Amino acid sequence: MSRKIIHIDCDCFYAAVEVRDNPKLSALPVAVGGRSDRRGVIATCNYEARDFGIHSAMSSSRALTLCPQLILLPVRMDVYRKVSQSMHRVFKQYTDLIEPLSLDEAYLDVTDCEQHNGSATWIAQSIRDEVKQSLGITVSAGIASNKLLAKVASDWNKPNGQCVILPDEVDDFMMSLPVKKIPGVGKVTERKMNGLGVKTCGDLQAFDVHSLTHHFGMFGQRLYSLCRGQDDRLVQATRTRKSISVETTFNEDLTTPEQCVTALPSLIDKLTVRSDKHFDGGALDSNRIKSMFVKLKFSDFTTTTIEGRVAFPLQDGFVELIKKGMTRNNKSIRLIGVGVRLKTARSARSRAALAHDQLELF
Ligand code: DCP
Ligand code: MG
Repeated sequence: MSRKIIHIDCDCFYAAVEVRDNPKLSALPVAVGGRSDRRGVIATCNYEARDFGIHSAMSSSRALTLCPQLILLPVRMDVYRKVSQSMHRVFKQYTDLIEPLSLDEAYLDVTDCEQHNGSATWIAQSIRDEVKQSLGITVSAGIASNKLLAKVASDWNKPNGQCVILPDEVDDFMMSLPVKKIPGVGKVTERKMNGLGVKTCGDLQAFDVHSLTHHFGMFGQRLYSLCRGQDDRLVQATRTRKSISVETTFNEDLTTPEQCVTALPSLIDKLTVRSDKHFDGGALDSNRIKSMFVKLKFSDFTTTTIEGRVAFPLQDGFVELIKKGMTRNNKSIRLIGVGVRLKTARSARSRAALAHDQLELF
């Protein structure tokens, strides 16, 4: 099945945070970096400063020569780190599958995300709106079926833009894409490619794996896929998932525990499908889950979550929790969510080790 990947990249990140915190600077050329009298370099600069030819890694003294009115500010790493954390909180409202590449850049796998009817384009738009509104900085996004394409796409309408590459547009898109846009193709490789008459990914597609490895060593094999827009790397979340849950809003509110019980099998089916995917087919058993919970949303829109010890079959456990939850409000029920909290790899391992020790003892 085709995946939906979003690559997010903040626009002139450090400089954007500085301008946000001092709006008088907006529309002026602003850079963040080390002082010119201390042989400092530019970390980044806003787009106004880029018009003067200033860019990251340029010496600050050269930047000031190019633009004497440049406002050069010191790096405030703590602030950027906090903004980055807040941005991740926005991402987490949509998916747990987040792979940060740096403070201002991340891949999100939203294949299983249900918001906005699962439209990755609208999810990206909504993330960008929310970041802008709550954090006061703009981010750009690329939306595509793999990491490579999403990353290339996020650069396409920068700043403050987004670009979608649909699966059936990939071939055309890659044909005309300049090779320097491939992540990993730096100035040296680009020059070498130009020497071979290669300017676009389409040109590169004429080479077979052998000649690509001959010219570009180990990278050759990967280039063969990349220039065709193929990339099967997974989005690798740094933190392991803590829970799996699903929920349903009913067309008509439920009023009795019996009605809620009738709604359970399809919810449990959905939960099982989701956990199958997560555990690659592994069962939802006591080795994997440490507790279970039910979320109820009542007709007055209040929500309650009831958590309990794991009981099998899961259906029985959820029924108990629903009954408990229904005593908390006498209103009818709009939505039921069911979920399980997962054991961390560490706690699962230490239990296994414990079991092993006991085996040896007996
Ligand atoms: N950075 C740095 N030194 C570099 C490049 C970047 O310290 N040589 C820091 C400052 C940037 C941040 O990393 O704000 C993110 O890097 P990006 O390459 O994403 O650049 P920007 O976000 O600044 O600009 P853009 O709008 O091009 O993404
Ligand atoms: Mg950036």
